[in-house]
Amino acid sequence: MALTTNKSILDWIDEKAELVKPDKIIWIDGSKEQIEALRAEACETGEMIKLNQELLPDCYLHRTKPNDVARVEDRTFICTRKEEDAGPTNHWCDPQEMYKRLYDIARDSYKGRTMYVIPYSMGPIGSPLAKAGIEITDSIYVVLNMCIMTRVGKAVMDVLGDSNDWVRGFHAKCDVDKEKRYICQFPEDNTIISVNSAYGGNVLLGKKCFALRIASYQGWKEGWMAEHMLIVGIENPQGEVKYIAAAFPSACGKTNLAMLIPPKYLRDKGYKVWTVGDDIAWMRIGEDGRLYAINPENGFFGVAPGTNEKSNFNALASTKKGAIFTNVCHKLDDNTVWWEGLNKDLPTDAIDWKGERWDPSKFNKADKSTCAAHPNSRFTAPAENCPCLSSEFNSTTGVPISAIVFGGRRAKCAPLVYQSRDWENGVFIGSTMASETTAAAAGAVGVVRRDPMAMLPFCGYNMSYYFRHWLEMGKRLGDKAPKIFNVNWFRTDDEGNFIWPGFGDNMRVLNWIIDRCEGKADAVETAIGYVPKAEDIDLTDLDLDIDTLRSILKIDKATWEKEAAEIEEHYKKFGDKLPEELRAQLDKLEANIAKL
Ligand code: GTP
Ligand code: SPV
Ligand code: MN
Repeated sequence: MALTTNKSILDWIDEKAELVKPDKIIWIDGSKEQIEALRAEACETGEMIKLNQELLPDCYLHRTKPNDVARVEDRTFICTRKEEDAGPTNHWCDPQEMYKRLYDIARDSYKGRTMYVIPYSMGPIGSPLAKAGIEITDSIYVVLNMCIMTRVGKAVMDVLGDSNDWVRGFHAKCDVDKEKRYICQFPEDNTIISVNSAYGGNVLLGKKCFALRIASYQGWKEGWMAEHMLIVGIENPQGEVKYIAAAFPSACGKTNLAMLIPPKYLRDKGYKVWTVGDDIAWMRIGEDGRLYAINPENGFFGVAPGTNEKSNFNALASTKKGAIFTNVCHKLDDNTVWWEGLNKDLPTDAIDWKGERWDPSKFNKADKSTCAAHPNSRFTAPAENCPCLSSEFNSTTGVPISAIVFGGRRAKCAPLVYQSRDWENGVFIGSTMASETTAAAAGAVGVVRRDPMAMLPFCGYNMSYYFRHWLEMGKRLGDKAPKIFNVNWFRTDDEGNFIWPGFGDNMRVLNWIIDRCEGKADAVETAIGYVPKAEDIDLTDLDLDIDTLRSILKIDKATWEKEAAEIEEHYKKFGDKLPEELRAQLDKLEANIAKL
C-alpha cells in the first residue's frame, strides 16, 4: 500500500512502473517484519548469505558481480541543460538525450521482478536541514542497505506532505552489464537514474548521488554546503566539545578519523572523541552566524580491509550487529567474515569475494589479485551500533564547526599539518588538493590526481562555481568562519613505509588544530601557511623522534616548485571561470616559494 497520497510521488511511480513493468510494487516502511521477510527472500535466492547469528546477529554477506565492485566515474554524468553548468570536471550529457538512452536501457527490465519503493530522509526526519527522497529499485540488497544508511518509512512521507521538494531516485539493475552502466544526475530535475550496477555508491542513491551531487547543487542555489566530510567532536578534560569537519578523498581515512581512539596518555587525561558522521556533511549558517553541520546519513558504508581492533575499534564494533558485508571473504569454519588486515590468521577454509575457494598459500600481500576480500570491500553498519556515536547525532540543528580540514595521500609533498592564512587561502588549499587514487573507484590506483575538496567525483555542477560558492560562504561567515587546515598522514620514507603512525595518533594533530582555533598554540609562518613548531605536536609515548617529525613538517623548495607548476596545469582546466581570488593565491604561493 502506498505510504503517501502525494500526487507528484504517485504519478512518478506510475510512470516508472509503466516503463519497467514490475510484477508487483512494494512500499518499504522499514519495519522489522518487512526487513526480516526481505532478508529471508534474499537468502533463498542466494543474493545474500546469513552469517553466524550468535557471533554476528542479523548480519549478512553479499557478493557483487566481479565487474561491479566500485564507483564508476567514467560512467557518471551530470545532465544539465547547459554543458557549461556541469563544468570541466564532470562528464556531461544533454538531459533529454540521456533520459531517452536510460529509458531505452531500463524498459521492461523489472519484468518478473518486484519494484521496491523506498521513502527516505537524508538527515534527522523533521530537521530543517533534512531532505526527502524516494528510491525505486529492483534489488533487495539496495533496500536493505538503504534501511541502514538512511531513515526510511512513512514518517518521512508524513513530514513531506504534498510538497514536490523531494529527490527522485530510479535504480534498475538490468543485467549488470558494464557496457550499459550509467550513473546519472539531473540536478535541475532533482532526479537520479542508475542502471546496470548493483554496487554501493552506484546504487544507494541517497549517498553520493543525492547527498553530494544533487545536494551540492541545491546548496549552491540555496546558500548552504554539501561536502564529502566526516564530522567529529573532540571533548577535552573540561568536558567541552569542539567539532571538526574533514574532507579526504575516498579511502583516505575519513571513517578512521571520525572514530579514532585517542592515545592512552590523552585518554587518561580525559580526552574523548565522538562521531557525528564519517563521509558526508551538510552545513548551513546558523542563527548565531556560525557554520553548523549535520550528517545526512544513518549508517556507515566503510572500507573493510585494514579495519581491525587496533586501527579502528569503533568501526569494527559497529559491524557486529545488523550489518551487511559486501565482497569480503566468507569463513566457512565459523560462518563469519574476514578481510586483509582484520587479523593475522589467514583463513584456511574460506571463499573469496569472487565466490571461489581461497588458497591462503597463494596469498601475497603486494598482489591485490590474491586477496580474499576485494580492496574496496565494504561493511554497511547502523550508526547506532557505534560505541562513540555523538549524543548530537540526531540533532536537528547540527553541531557548530570550529575547523575544516582537508587532506589526502601525498607520499612526498604536503606536510603533516598546516593552517591556511585565512578563509580565502583555505579555499585555495582545498581547490588544489591532490591525492593518490585508491580502489574506491574503478581505474588505476596510486596515481596522483587533483581532487578539490575531495569532491572531484561528487560535485554536481561547475567546479568553478563551486569554488565561488565557497568564497561567498566565507564572506557570509566573516570572523565566525571555521579555520581551515590541511593534513597528510601518508608521508613515506625511502622504503615506502608511512612515517607518521596515523590512526589514533592523529589525535595529536587534532589537538594542535583545536589549540590553533582557540589561539592557544604557536605556529611558524611559511610559504604555504602556518606550520606547527615541532615541539608543539605532543610525542608522548610515541616511537618517533622530533627530527623525524621535523622532516614531515618541512617545506621543500624543489618539491613545492613542482607542486605549484602542477597547480598551474590544474587551474588551466577552469579557464576564465576560475575565481580571480584563487588565481591571486597561486601567484602569491609562487612568489613565496621563489623566496625560499
Ligand atoms: P570512503 O568510505 O571511501 O570515503 O573512505 P574513507 O575516507 O572513510 O577511508 P577509511 O577511513 O575507510 O580508510 C581507508 C584506508 O586508509 C584504510 O585502509 C585505512 O587503514 C587507511 N588509513 C586510515 N587512516 C589512516 C592513517 O592515519 N594512516 C595510514 N597510514 N592509513 C590510514
Ligand atoms: C567513496 O567512494 O567515497 C565512498 C564509497 O564513500 S561509495 O559509497 O561507494 O561512494
Ligand atoms: Mn566517501
